[in-house]
Amino acid sequence: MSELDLVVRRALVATAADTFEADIGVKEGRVVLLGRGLPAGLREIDAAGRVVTPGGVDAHCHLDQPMEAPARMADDFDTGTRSAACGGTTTVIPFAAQAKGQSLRAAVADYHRRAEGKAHVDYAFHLIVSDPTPQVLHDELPGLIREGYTSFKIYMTYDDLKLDDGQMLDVLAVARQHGAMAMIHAENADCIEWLTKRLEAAGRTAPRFHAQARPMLVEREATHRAISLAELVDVPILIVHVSGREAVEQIRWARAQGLQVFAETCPQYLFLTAADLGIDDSYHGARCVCSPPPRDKRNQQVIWDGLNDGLFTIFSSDHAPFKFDAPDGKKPGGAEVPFRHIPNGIPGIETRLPLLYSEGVLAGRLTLNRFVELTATNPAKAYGLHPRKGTIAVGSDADLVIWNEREFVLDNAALHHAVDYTPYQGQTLRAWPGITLAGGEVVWDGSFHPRAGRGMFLACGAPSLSPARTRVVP
Ligand code: DUC
Ligand code: ZN
Ligand code: ZN
Repeated sequence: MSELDLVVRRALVATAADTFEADIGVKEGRVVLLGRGLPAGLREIDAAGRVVTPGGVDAHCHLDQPMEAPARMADDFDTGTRSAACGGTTTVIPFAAQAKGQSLRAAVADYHRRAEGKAHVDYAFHLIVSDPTPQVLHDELPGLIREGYTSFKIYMTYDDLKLDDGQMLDVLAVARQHGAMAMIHAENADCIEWLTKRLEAAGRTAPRFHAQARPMLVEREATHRAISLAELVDVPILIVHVSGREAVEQIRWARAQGLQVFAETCPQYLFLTAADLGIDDSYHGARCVCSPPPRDKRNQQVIWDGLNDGLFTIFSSDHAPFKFDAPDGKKPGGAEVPFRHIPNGIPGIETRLPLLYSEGVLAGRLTLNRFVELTATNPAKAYGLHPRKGTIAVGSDADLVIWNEREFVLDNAALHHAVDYTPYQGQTLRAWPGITLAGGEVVWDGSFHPRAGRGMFLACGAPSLSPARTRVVP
């Protein structure tokens, strides 16, 4: 073999299965050798016993997704993937969202235009199916799955996106027939609307009432219904952004029946509570308005337990970037508005891995291997990108994170998204990526090294997750 382009020396390599010391040899963007005492490369990085994990795969993030005016996402594929890279994520999977009345193919074409030439790390697309017409079900969706769009999100809430049960069954049947992964946003829309109207009638419209309009019951009911619909169709599903005990119990129940129900959770359910939406009527809490809303400390522990025992398959950011102090962000038209009108979502693409590494791995709540599985390997498997993505192995892309373990206080000014706040402002972290490599190129080493267009579109294959299993904890 001709000379290696890069050797990362003396790395403590962590995969979902093992941790071992090795040199990592890279050529033409891929890992080509793993072992001790590799020959010199054109470039050398001495990792000197530092932990090296696969680049993160953020399988749930929203970038430049078209919104109803005046809302606008602050991050496009340039700033969003910049932020991802600086936080150790080297593959992102945002959503090509079908508007009602729009063809799914038109939504995909539009989303390609938004991404083209802008991304600093590789990307794939999930679809959002909001209008499952016969044309979409019988022609567009099967064709798109064949072409590498092998996952789609189904919403049970939000007027412009939600499907009714019959539509969900139709879409799930397509997933079954064509081997796609269906991701479900499980909240009961009618319950939310009923509660919202009652809160509004009582003058309770401050951001904190967002959490009261979406109690765990509405998530529990929808989670159970989604599981039942999937059971009827006999198809695996993945419940996204699970927030707490009641939805977790439904998923545990489904697993006990042998149903293939996978689950995702996100940093906001570990590090925020409903109190972050406000304890009085101030508008500050609009920053943390997301759906489902964060719960309480006890529910945070339920989420930690599920991350540890295998209940959760994937840990994503659900990065949904809206500025706080901007008329196209959390203050639509420049005003402090009733919670119903606050764009839902919080930024988190850059902080996802450091938060979980700090409070999971270094705080002794999660093993390093489980961290890798949740943040890289399983998302790559669920969406048909493994083993090219999500692991460190001969033949995989040289997407690597070399970790620095040191304590510091998080400040939004140090982040690289285009959002004017982080919900985690002031949190003490114990680690941050020292170096992020994407396809063997340094994208982050304390400074960001931009190359818009470095990131390429990835066509996804079939999901390859092993059957859903929860470890029995004695
Ligand atoms: N909820 C979603 O379902 N998507 C984006 C952000 C949010 O809060
Ligand atoms: Zn959602
Ligand atoms: Zn989302």
